[in-house]
Amino acid sequence: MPKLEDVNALKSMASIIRQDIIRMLVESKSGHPAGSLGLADIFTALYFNVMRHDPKKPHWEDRDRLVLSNGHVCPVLYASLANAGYFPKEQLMTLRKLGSPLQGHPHRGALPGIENSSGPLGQGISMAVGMALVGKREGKTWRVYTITGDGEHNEGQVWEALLLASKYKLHNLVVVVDRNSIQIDGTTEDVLPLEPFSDKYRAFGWNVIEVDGNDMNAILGAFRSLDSVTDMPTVIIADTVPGKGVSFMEGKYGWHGKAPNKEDGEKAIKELEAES
Ligand SMILES: Cc1ncc(C[n+]2csc(CCOP(=O)(O)OP(=O)(O)O)c2C)c(N)n1
Repeated sequence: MPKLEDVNALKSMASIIRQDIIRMLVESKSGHPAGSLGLADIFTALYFNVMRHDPKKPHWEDRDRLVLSNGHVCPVLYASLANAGYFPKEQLMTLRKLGSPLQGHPHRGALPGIENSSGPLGQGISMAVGMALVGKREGKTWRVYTITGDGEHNEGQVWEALLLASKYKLHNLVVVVDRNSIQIDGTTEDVLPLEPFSDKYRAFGWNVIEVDGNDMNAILGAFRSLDSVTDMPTVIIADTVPGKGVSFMEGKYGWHGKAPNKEDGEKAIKELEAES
């Protein structure tokens, strides 16, 4: 698909995606705003600049794959796919409604562009390792990008998958960690400390990139640096602000899984429009 090359165009798209997220959650009266909003810049960079994909051919064999492991942030995935042209934008407003393909956690096969079902935390990197192993063994040039939460790293399965990816030197695998430092019921460092986080990945044999996950130029730079990596998997530890763009949500774990009401939603949209 044609890429958005201009950084300002990418920033505008990220704002549109954030506004869509707010409207979807107000309509559904449930869902997860903090992580979804914080990840909007990374999803925009991936779907509108970095990834090789074609919304008209969602099963194209040579596409890059995006595996969403922290499935609860699917509003940002749905809004990105709709804006990229995988399905009509009107469908976004059916989020979490009975019978809708846009369930509260993604369902592979329900919508074009969804590569995996998720919701139970900890499984996505394992799925991505399997895909990347096939791609590497068959000499394919596509990459697998996996989005995970930092709190999700409380799951032991994550670390098993990291070991395997390192063993097979999966250079075609990129894990993006949403290092927003919150999880469902507190800060990550209060609930189960992860630091020194990047050292742990390095010790597991990974190429580590740390980036401001809300700075479009920095995000693009991180993804572009991947071409020189040929013999190890990469993690991009993305420092993001949960609730990014909405002042009363920013940095607050209370918005991990609480939908804005109509009034909150209107305030949020005003702020996002003013910034775009
Ligand atoms: C196996 C499993 N255990 C518990 C949950 C419930 N749960 C959903 S989101 C979440 C917190 C995850 O934290 P993080 O990955 O940091 O997400 P963020 O708060 O940044 O959105 C939990 C415990 C789940 N979905 N799966």
